Amino acid sequence: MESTQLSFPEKFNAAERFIDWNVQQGRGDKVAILHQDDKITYKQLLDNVNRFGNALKSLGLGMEDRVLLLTFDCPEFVYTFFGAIKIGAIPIPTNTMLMPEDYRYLLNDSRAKALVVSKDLLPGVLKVKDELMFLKTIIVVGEKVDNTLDYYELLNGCSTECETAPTGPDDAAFWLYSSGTTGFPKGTVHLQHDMSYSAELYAKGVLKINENDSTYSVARLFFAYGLGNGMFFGLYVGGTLVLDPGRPQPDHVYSVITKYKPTLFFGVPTSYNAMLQVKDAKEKYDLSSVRLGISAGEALPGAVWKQFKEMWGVEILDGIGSTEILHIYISNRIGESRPDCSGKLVPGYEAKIVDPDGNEVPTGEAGILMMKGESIASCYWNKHEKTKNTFQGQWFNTGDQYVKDEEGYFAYAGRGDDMIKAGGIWVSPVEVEATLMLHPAVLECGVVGAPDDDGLIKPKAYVVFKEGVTVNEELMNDVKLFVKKTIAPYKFPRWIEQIEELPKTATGKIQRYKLRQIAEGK
Ligand code: 3UK
Repeated sequence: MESTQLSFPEKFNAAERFIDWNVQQGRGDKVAILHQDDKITYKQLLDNVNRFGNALKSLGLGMEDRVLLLTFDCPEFVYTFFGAIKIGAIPIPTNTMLMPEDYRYLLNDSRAKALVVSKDLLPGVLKVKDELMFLKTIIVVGEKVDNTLDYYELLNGCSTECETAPTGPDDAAFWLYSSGTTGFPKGTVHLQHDMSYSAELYAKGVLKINENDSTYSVARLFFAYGLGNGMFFGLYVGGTLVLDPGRPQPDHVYSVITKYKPTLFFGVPTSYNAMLQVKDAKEKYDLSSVRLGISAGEALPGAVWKQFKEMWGVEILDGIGSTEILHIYISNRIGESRPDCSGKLVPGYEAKIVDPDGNEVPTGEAGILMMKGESIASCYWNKHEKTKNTFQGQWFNTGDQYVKDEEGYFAYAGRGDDMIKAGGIWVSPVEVEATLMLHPAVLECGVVGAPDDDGLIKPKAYVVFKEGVTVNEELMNDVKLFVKKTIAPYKFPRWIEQIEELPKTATGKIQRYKLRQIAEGK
């Protein structure tokens, strides 16, 4: 089967398709976004997108200029994202849980000229402000701060009419940064047509999304998963987006669903599991609006799938997606979910499972999953070698091991590299190890993913301590805390185990697969 081709006019701009189109379809007065007590209509959304596009122009930005977006989930995220795209500029949604050093890297690597930042996240950026080589303007959402621009003051001076840049379907539209085992995150360059493909093939094709749906995603908008779930899927069909800036703790997630009544609920395995642990949830909360739950980011344990269905009568569809492919390309189908399985190919994509030489393996055998499809990013920005290794002509190397059965179901069989997916978010073992090495008691260490009691993977460190160090619980806690304070807190090792010697290759490289076997009790 060939990859599905949608037809696009020679001039195509994603902001026109996802924003203007809704007003043209007569949805001007319909609620596009529910956010706290605000209801934003499609007409208001269009006006603000246009205002923001004009605001960027007034600051001297234009086609291909990058705009880093560092906000919590809020309407301004949507205005900024599509306002930038409308004038041909490139928005870069960014993880809000990182450290100042990470923001220095992202701002310098992307050469973003403007930054839109939630007021609570501004101090982290200001810490590295003197080291930013290209950033010219900081626009703050939520507060007026010296030497920066206030988001709404800027918007209020701008017209609600904005000319669309002469982009085509193959122009870059937005970037998303993705972490790898070694080195810094890579800017994944997505094109104007990519969101249409993901929305058409997966959201319409598999989820049957339509204008009566409202979406709510635990995964934040800055992840590719959240960007589709929480924003562009709903806009593609004229539905309603529930945007919530709060931390997605299970009780909070339940109350958002109870209050805003979304029909499609998107979580990650860790969040579904946490929701199951809430006491008296059935008495306190109402999930009757939810017609479907969706899970991705890491494999969904069958037990979580079963318990959620028993408790709420809601089916969770597990599917695998990636930042590079933009969204889900293998998924279960409504009413036909198979637990402990990623499901079948999403029509419009093609898959092959190969051995290390690139030859297809027989059905039933594990190999590396390669994907073909039209939503795949064009390259990694400024990373030629990594681009060549990953984007291989028509085929994209997912880095995942999969087994396909006779019926076409794909079962996840682990990563082909040492990357850890915890709570649906990448953690590089190399970064955690390098941080542990900065602790005065640590001589050597290796970090791998290990399953917790619920079968969910979390980082675990095996540490060789220096001679003379007293190894006790206090030290272990101190080491954990040290990591938590030094790098983004979600990366800290949940367990630390002392080990006499690390398994190594002849050339002295840590054999993490051996540590994984120890962690899995093999
Ligand atoms: C892993 C899964 C088993 C797998 C994502 C949906 O997770 C997303 O993107 P990332 O770039 O990570 C991609 C990697 O995560 N993975 C994702 N889903 C599953 N493993 N079962 C799953 N269901 O290693 C994959 O290569 O952070 C998910 C939509 C958009 C996304 N970007």
